[in-house]
Amino acid sequence: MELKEPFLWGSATAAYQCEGGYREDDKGESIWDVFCHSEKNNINAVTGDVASDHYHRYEEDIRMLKEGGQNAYRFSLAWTRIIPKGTGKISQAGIAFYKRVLAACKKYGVTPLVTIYHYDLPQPLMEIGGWENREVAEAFADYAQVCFEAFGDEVRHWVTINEPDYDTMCAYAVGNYPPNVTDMNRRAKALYHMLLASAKAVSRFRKLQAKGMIGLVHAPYPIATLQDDLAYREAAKNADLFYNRCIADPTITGWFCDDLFVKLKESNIDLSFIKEGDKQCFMEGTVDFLGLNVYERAVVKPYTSGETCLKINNTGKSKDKTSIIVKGWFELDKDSEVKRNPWGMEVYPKCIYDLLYMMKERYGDIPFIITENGIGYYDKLENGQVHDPYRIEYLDGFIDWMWKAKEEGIDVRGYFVWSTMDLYSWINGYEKRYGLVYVDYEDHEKRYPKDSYYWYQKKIDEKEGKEL
Ligand code: BGP
Repeated sequence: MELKEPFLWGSATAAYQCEGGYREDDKGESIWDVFCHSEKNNINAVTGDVASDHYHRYEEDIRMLKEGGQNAYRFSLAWTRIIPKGTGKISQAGIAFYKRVLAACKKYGVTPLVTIYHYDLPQPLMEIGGWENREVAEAFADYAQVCFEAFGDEVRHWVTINEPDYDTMCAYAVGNYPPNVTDMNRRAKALYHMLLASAKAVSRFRKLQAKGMIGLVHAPYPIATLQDDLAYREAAKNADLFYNRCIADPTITGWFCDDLFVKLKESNIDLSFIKEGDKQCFMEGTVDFLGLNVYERAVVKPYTSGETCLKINNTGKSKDKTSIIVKGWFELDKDSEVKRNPWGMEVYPKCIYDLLYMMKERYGDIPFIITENGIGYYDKLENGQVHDPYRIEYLDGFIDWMWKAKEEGIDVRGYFVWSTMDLYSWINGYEKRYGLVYVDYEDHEKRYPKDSYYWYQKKIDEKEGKEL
């Protein structure tokens, strides 16, 4: 990518969270379709069957994005629309849908940033073991190749996989995402295969000599401690391996660091899923840029006792606290000085600056794109307006700190608010809203730009040095 290209100022969505149209055209079932319709979906029991109805209203959503001063849209492709059963027959209707979305981006002068996979594995692949089955990595590479061939003319910014870390943590350690498992051995295997899948997809991209740049989206955490002694420093190092290095090292440098293997062996993680030739595959599949989803810090303390146990607040109620104990590694701490949203998420904007510096010091000059940043709240619609000063305050701080890092020389190429409009929040349902645009879920035709939507437009102008 040319350095001269305009900075990407946009917002983001993901297919399952916004499209709806869940059985439209040839679409097959994903693990989220099945999970949301099952008894296991018992915390905020809603589905993405209709969601924000983006499947029918994408043009309006992209138009509103552009009218709000944004020049880029990050969205994901549903594997089950393009290859309904995960492998085999390709759906022309699915391809045609995303061609229409890309045509709308073109019409409004919006740069698309396309995520190939954002949590929604085709159900038939779960039936053969999901990401624990190595064959799924190859199936993903085949699917990615179909995407490069179908959309390669229109797309210059590709993402293989969204958040392999957070996805597998929820799916195999917290147990709140499908397949609802709590087993660190199974988590390690699924995560490894996901990273391998991403590397294989990048290799296909290179072989096809596809245009543009390809990356992976990671959700790293700047690690903080409330005390500074040997034990706390050790906990911080372990949390860094757990949240950050296990993804960014193989993705950027082509292999995992020795310290990670030491900790995994100490925890009796069975590493027999690593096969001969894999390292080569990782080395050939390193990325052009790293996408960073930045929401908050991880404040950690030394591990004390008890079994590994990870819980996430999915209700927004104070009784459901997020608590994380990783046996022998670290525990989650709490900084009571810092403001939080009802789900317990920290509002600490400087963390984006600290994170960018940490990544730059570790990995050198790789470009970064902030692929998600935002805050969920119970927004209220009153007389056609949504006043969301808390969101403005949060985004304002993060954008200022991100921009400062950029001006100091860190290669940040874009920034995307999560999310373009209100959409389904995994497990949290529809009450936790992130959008710049309010969606009336009773009448999808009604979409109302929030105060933050207008504010974002001004903020972009301010950063671009335009007259206000
Ligand atoms: C990221 C995901 C998004 C989005 C966001 C907010 O991890 O990539 O898909 O949902 O988090 O999370 P939540 O909806 O759980 O609050």
